[in-house]
Amino acid sequence: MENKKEFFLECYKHGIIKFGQFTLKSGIESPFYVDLRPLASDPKILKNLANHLLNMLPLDNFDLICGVPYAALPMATAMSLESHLPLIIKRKEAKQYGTKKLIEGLYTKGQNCLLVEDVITSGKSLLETIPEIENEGINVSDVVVVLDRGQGGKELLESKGYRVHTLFTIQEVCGILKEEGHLLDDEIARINDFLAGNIVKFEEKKRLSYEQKLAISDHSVAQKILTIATEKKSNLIASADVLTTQELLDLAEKVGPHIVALKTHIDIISDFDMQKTILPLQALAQKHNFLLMEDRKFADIGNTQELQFSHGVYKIAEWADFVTAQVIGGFESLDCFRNVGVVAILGMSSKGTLTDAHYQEEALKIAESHPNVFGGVSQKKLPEELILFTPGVNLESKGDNKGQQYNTPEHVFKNLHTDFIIVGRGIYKSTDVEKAALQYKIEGWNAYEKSIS
Ligand code: BMP
Repeated sequence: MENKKEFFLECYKHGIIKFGQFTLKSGIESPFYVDLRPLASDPKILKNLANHLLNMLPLDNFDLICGVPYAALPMATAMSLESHLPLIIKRKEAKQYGTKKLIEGLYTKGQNCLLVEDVITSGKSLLETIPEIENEGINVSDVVVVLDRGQGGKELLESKGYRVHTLFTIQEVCGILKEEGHLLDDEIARINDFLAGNIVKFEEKKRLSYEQKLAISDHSVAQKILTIATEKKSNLIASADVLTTQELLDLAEKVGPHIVALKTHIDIISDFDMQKTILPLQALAQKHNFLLMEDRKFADIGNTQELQFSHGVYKIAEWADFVTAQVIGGFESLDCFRNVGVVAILGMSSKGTLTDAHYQEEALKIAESHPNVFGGVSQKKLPEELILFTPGVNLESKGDNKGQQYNTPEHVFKNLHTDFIIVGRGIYKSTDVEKAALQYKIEGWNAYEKSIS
């Protein structure tokens, strides 16, 4: 079983906790919102969750297990299957006919029941549920909870003599999300303020629009791509990870009208030829008004990169409008990319990437200060002077079996303030490539407009 932090990050991908401004049932404005129900739809996560919860306490003392309806029902069921503790079901309301039972299942008076709850807030709902179980002659001493919202519920139950075992606290998950760059200091400060019982003020910093970015951009490629975005009402970059010149040109022709740039991995084209591949590609780029982005991810010393950039078979310097480069070789390694724009690889979308918070901080210093760099590839927010390119975008899939991890356009524009989405298989693997490109273009543009409104 993965450790708690890794497990939480897996759960987080299912959108179980959102940050922003939410009006709770009580009318109070909260800076975060928790909903663990989506976890029940992922069998692997549900099984792991059951085991994490079961591992929190010795089980010898329990004869039964019961989830507080409804969110904890699948959790208690999974825990029952993993531990062989028999499940009983607590109804929300007693049946109006027949047995009028409130508790369903097989049990006898005097048995000890482990209670399962998804989220504990004030603790009031647990204090209503527990007596209903106890009234049936079943003992309740312990409650396992997936997430403690840190609003006094645990303490209230403990003051009544119940033991509460929580898998995660809100403070703990905020710490994890900060470490991973998903939460900024001011968001954490707001959450702490809220948890201290204060009324929080929401002054969300607005992201910059393309026009505003254009006004502050001095790199010519940044200006070009931002201009194309506003002209075509598109923030879509199609990743052309295809293997032949014919496929590349077919794709470029079909997606051309909908994209701001076509991203290539030119070294995977088996029949590459400057005349037959690049000249027609450039003609299509001109016809449909898009840029050519070569995703070479240079990662060497400056001298070698210079050779790789200008020489060899591909002669990238002759045709690419902009390239991607790692910054692992240091500031000066990027000097060779004159006349093109550089998008620095700051963080990667794949599982287990080594681009952790420290790496990204250091990489960002280079990206922000190097005149050839106008943007970054990242899964985190970037300073607004840089243009953020986000790959790992797919409307239908959460990932592949090779470590790729996907988000939706809505997520990346709202939460990361992405400027351009990069979509590969979501488009080129589609049965109708043009329709798919149009769909991503519309979804991306709507998500962008929502994020600036
Ligand atoms: P797809 O949407 O099919 O997963 O393709 C994503 C594309 O973006 C690939 O070409 C990949 O090389 C690139 N990419 C990525 O997926 N994650 C990163 O962090 C950086 C990338 O350049």
